[in-house]
Amino acid sequence: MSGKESFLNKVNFKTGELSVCGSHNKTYLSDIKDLFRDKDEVYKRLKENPLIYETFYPDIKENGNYVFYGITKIHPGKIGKEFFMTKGHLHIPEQITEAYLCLSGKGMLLEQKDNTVQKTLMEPGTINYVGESSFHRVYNIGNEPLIFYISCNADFEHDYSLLENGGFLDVVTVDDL
Ligand code: PAN
Ligand code: ZN
Repeated sequence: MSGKESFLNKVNFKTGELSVCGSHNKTYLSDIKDLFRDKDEVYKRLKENPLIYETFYPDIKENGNYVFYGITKIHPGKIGKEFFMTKGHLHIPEQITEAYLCLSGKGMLLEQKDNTVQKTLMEPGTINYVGESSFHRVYNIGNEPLIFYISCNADFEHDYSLLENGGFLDVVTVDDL
């Protein structure tokens, strides 16, 4: 499968799994340990090394005429006061926008553009449109897995440079609820 031919897929709303899946990636605390603000808590939790989030993508090749999609599942949990989250990135080219449809759970989309931060709720049925030049990260603020469908143009890359340059200006913690 490359995206050239039509195909049917099915997402399991409870597990996030796709019936036709080309890549399933798991991100553990050890993979993103530097991103959480409470360093003492990170150190304590590394022994257990919880699974933070998973992604499920079909094989659709990079092609500017194609649509790309996938599923992200963020497990429930916190490191200190900060909720489990994705890394957060910008799209290259920056004009590539993206839509998130929340399937289950409760989340918060954190966006940063021009040094301004915005937080938007995600719950089953919400569709978040991530506009141009927006760094975006998602937090699971609930007690169940947060599962959402993502879709965007199939020819883009992820830019994580913000994370090496001070990170997001704000985070999502229990104090946001
Ligand atoms: C999503 C994200 C997914 C993981 O598919 O890739 O939520 O995010 P990070 O790569 O920032 O950890 C998406 O936004 N794609 O563009
Ligand atoms: Zn994205």
